Amino acid sequence: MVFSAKFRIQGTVTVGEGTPLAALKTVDVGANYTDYTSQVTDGSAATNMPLGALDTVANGDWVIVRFGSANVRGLRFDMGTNVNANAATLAVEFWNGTAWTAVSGLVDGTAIGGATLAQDGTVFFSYPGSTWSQNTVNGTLGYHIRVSVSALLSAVVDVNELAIRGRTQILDGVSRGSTLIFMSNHSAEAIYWGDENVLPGDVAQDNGGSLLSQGGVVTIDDAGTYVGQIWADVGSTSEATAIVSRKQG
Ligand SMILES: [Ca+2]
Ligand SMILES: [Ca+2]
Repeated sequence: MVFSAKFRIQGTVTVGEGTPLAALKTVDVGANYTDYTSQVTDGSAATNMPLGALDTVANGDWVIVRFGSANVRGLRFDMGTNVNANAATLAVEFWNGTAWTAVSGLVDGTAIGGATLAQDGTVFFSYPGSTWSQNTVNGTLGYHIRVSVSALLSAVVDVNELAIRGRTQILDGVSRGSTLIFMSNHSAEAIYWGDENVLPGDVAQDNGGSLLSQGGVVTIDDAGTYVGQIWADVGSTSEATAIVSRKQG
């Protein structure tokens, strides 16, 4: 076998990690927000956002999380010692330009036996796409989700840290006919290709849509025109690291 093609390593890309720009809690229908951003992004278990006795939206309680872009499809909750034990489900809504709208595909990895925020885990949802609009909350414009609960939580519930599970642009300027090689050491990850507006449907994959979970080769067919950006979504509970190479010439 002769392997003569030249591949240029594009670098190591970490897919899907980051911290939110803000975490705000209200207990009075949004009239006032308490800012817990530093407490949930400082990497310290000694500081937290208290969600004890958080009540429903109807009773005026929710949490707003702000992001710098719409490339988000999940939020990782690192819970503290005190977790929720009350039966309650978590809701996540995004701003569609007019109203808070429930995300689709919600999977609450923090739930145990019908009690949300009962353990460390990721709240995962389908990418809202271009319908996700920026709005102003507490005086600042951004991409926000509203996180709320269906029933009163336990009296003491602490969230130590919040982290983004999102999508990451891996490559730009990719043309048809390109061949790309991916390697990843996160074998348990379910990373897949796909951006509703960017990636054409005719990208060939060699392992069924979880390319970065194992590594593999992608050849983008040359039937069409310029492809441009390629993104990867994180599809599980933690980030993945990918080494991306592109064939030259
Ligand atoms: Ca903290
Ligand atoms: Ca924890």
